Amino acid sequence: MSNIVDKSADNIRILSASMVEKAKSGHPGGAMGGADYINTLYSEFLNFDPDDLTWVNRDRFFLDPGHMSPMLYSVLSMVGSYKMEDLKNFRSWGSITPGHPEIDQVHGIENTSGPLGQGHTMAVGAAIAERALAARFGEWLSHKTYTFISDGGIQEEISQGAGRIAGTLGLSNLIMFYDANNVQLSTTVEEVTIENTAKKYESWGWNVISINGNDAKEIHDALVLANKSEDKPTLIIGHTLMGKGSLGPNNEDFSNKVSTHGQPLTKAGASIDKTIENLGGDPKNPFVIFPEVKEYYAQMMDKKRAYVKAKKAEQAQWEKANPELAKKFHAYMNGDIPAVDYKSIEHKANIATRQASSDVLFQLAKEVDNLIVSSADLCNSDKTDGYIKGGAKNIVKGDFSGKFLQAGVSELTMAVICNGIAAHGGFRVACGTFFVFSDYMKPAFRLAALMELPVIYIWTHDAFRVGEDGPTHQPVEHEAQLRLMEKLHNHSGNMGILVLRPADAAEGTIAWKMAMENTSTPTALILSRQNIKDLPTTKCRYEDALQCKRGAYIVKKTGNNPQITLLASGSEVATCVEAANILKEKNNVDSQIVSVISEGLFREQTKEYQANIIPNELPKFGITAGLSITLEGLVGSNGKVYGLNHFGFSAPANILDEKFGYTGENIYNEICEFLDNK
Ligand SMILES: Cc1ncc(C[n+]2csc(CCOP(=O)(O)OP(=O)(O)O)c2C)c(N)n1
Repeated sequence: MSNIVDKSADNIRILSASMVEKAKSGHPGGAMGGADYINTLYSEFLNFDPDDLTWVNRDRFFLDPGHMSPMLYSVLSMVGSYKMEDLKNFRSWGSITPGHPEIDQVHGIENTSGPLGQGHTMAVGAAIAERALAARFGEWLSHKTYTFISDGGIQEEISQGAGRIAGTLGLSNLIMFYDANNVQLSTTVEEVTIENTAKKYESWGWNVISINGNDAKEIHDALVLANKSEDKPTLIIGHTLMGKGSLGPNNEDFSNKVSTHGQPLTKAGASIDKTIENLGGDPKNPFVIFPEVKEYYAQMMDKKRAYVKAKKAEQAQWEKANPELAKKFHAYMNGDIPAVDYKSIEHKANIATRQASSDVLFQLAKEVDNLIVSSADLCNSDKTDGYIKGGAKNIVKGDFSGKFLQAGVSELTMAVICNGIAAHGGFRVACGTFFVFSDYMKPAFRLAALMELPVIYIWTHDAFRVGEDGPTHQPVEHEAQLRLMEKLHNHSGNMGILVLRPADAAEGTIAWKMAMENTSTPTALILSRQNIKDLPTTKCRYEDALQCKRGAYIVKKTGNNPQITLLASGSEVATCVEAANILKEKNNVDSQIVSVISEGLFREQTKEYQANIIPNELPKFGITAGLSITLEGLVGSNGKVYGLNHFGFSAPANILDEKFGYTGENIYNEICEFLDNK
């Protein structure tokens, strides 16, 4: 390969090592080893518009090992999206170069990365989104999705799900480079695994190419080959040298050392000056793009401009010939959803909220083509199969015109794929499983919250009333955990995630409406397995339930002079109604019953509104099938919460209701005791 290609890679090595050195923290070794690949990819292969990195038809690049951020920022400085000043400010307050990359598509960062394994799985989602768009609008918009994985990502369990799904779907548009440098954070790779990675991916249906990942010609040839794949994703295993080019104080080779993984080279015992000199730079002035590299990249960017121009012309021609489809395409890319008449969605009386969700999905399947729904092998239990019954076809190898993704049993993979679909753009996305298994998805929805991606989670079987399946399947602490995430604000200052636990079918419809309308954060829907009595109404339950938009509202007052506020979410609201009716009947005490579908949203309302719904002067009694702490913040120190503060047990749901005291009669007794002790 030409000298300029190697020189550019050396330039990336110098910049990466210098950034870490200046920041006094970071990961130089991996970045230096991966520099050759990233250089060839960005200069020769990755198609993007250098003047607009958000161009919709760009190839996507998803980094998995976020700790290699210096490598990405360095190559993007050659592309022109970062200045030397940005690299000098690496890891510092207010910089656009945080320690691990945070989604910033304007600057060419497609995804937040850092938790190993998630980046390449998001790439699988992006590749699915691209194929699904091409199936709807044509191959003119096709592009590749590249991803870069390291030993850590290969070892993370999620790679099993990502590899399986990409292979099963035959995602030939997905090209993954594995930076196999045999070094990880605390050990070498061979100390922790004897697996044959090539065979593993081959068995999942991937093409596998093994190369010297520091050899520009081998990288080039592998990428050419990968780009020709017609029905399989490609894994390029690049054997690289950790800390390539680094030297010790006596000019000794300092590559291939665990010590250069996660600290400045000097802290590892290497010499930064000798290293920079060895790579052709000036140790006194390391933050420089060599003039010849600048020139080389300028030429390559011009080639990309020509490519983009041709692609845009092709798009313009297509739009002219297909004006209606073109309108739809732009709506998809804007994230617009067709107007849905939620009010017209019919439910049978007294159904489970998972069934209400299914009824909504049935309708959405008919009216919305840009919503992809997935389930981790539970679609007939979490009732996402309502979407299939409404007409959604499965997405399968060779036919991406469908909009249901059967993810198999892989909750984390599924949720991270959804992040990738959302990050790609073009589709809204939702995924379902049992609420108890949301535990498996936490790393994904934490990143969705951080990235501000509007992924929707459909979590059913929301409490101990799962019944005979027993404590393994009965979520108790889960709502409390999620409500914490409502309190965690994102960088835009909004609730990290909107958590909605509807109390009956009407609230279920409104919850879906709110989820679809929430384009700025993820939304969780927590739904019951068991039937719930519809809440009382004087006019129209749908209209009443619209008040869910304020997080909490008064469902009913049992008289004009309430002496107590009863509050709950989900199925416990109906239990409150029962108890309140007994209280009225037996004691002639009026109460007001409040449904708190989202505490986070409620707390964002005006103080007046909050005081009107949960007045300070009235005693407050909460009931939750989860931990008491779920509602303790709302009832305050003088209030009381009836909660479940232990694991559940295996028995029929109605027996558990009796044993745990979740009956109208028992709650009535608890309320009386609470009022007596006031
Ligand atoms: C899920 C997760 N677990 C642990 C870490 C901490 N960590 C960061 S890098 C790393 C080892 C990475 O080794 P490798 O992927 O080979 O990167 P390289 O040493 O080549 O830079 C670990 C354990 C992490 N970032 N994410």
